[in-house]
Amino acid sequence: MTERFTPTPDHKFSFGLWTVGWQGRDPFGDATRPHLDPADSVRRLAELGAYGVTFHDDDLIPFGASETERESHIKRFRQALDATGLIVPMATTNLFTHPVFKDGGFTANDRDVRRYALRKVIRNIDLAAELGAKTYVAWGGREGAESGAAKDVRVALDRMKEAFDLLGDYVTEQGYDLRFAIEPKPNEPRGDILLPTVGHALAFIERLERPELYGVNPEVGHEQMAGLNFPHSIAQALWADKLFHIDLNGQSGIKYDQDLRFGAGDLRSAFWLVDLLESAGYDGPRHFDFKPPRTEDFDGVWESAAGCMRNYLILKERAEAFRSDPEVVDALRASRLDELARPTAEDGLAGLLADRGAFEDFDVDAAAERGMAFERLDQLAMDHLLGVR
Ligand SMILES: [Mn+2]
Repeated sequence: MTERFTPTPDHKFSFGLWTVGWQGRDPFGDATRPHLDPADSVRRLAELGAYGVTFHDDDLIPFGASETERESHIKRFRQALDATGLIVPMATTNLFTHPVFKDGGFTANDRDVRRYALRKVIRNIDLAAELGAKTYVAWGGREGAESGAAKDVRVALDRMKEAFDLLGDYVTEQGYDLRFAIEPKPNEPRGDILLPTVGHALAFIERLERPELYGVNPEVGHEQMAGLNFPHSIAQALWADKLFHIDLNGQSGIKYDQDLRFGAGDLRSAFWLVDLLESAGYDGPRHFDFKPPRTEDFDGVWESAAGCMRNYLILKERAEAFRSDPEVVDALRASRLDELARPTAEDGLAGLLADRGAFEDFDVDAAAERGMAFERLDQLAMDHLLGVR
C-alpha cells in the first residue's frame, strides 16, 4: 500500500537547497531553525528518494565568501553529490537578497548594478555547467516597481532583453549545453514584477535573439497569486514547447506567496496538473520549490519534503486510475473531447464556405439544446481524486 508511493530517482524529484534549508525568516519574524549544511541536505534528500538538488549561488557559497572559501564550499557539495549519486539538474542566481539589488538586477535603474548582476549570473553559470546542470532558472523577483514613474517599463524590458541576449551569447560562446527558464511572478517582493505570468514570459521570449534557448519555469503558487488556472498555463507552455522546468508547491488562493508543500492548497488543481504533466509526457525534473512552515523543526522539514513527493505519486496514481476507467472513457466521449481533437475544417476554407450544413442549413436550436455532460465527467474525476472509485 505504501510502497507504491515511495519515491525513487526514476521519478525525477528535485529540491532547491533553499527549500529544506529555509530558516523560517519572514517579514514579521526571525529564523526559527538553524542553518542547514548543504551537504547534509544532499544526503537527506537522497535518503528520501530525490534524484536532484538545485541551488542559488548564495545558497551554496555565502555572499562575499573569499575564493578559498568558495572552493571549499563547492568541494564539500561535490563530495556529497558523488557520495549519494544526486545530480544538479538546475541552478539559478540570487539577484534579490543583497541590498544592492533593491531596485533589481537586469533592470535596475543603476547601470553599474546591472553590470554587476550580469557578472554574478555568468560566474554561477560557469559553476552550473561544471556541475552538469542543463537548465538555468532566472527569477527576477526585484525586477519591478512600487510606483509609476519609478520604472519606465518599456525601457526596462529593453534592458531585460539585453541581459538575456548577452547570457545567450555567453552560453553559446562557451559551448554549454544549458538553456534558460524564466520564472514569472506577479508581485512579492516588489509591488509589481515584470514578466508577471507565464503568458507574459512566453511573449517576451519570442522577442529574444535566440528564442530557442529560453523557456519558462512556472511555479504553482505564483500563477495562482494572479488568480490564474495553473494547469492551463502549463498546458500553454507545453503547447509552445517551452516547459523547460517547473516549480511545484501549494497555494491557497490570491494572497502572499505561501510556498506550501505540493498537494496542500488547491488540491483539485494539483490533481489536474499531475494528470497533465504525466499524460503530456513531460520528462523534466519534478522540482519542489516550497517552504516547510516556520512552525516545524527539522523532523517537520523532512516530513514536509517527503510529503511533496508522496502527494505527487498519489495524484499520479489517482490520475492514471481516472484516465483508465472505462466509465471515464465513455464520459469523455459524451463530452465530445474526441470531437475537439478533430480539425474544424480539414476540408479547407473552400470546403467550409461550400458547406451549406455548416451555416445555411445548420440547426442552431438543436445544437444549442445539446448538453455537454461536463458535470458527470467532473464528478468521476472527483470520485477518483477522493479515492472512492
Ligand atoms: Mn513561491
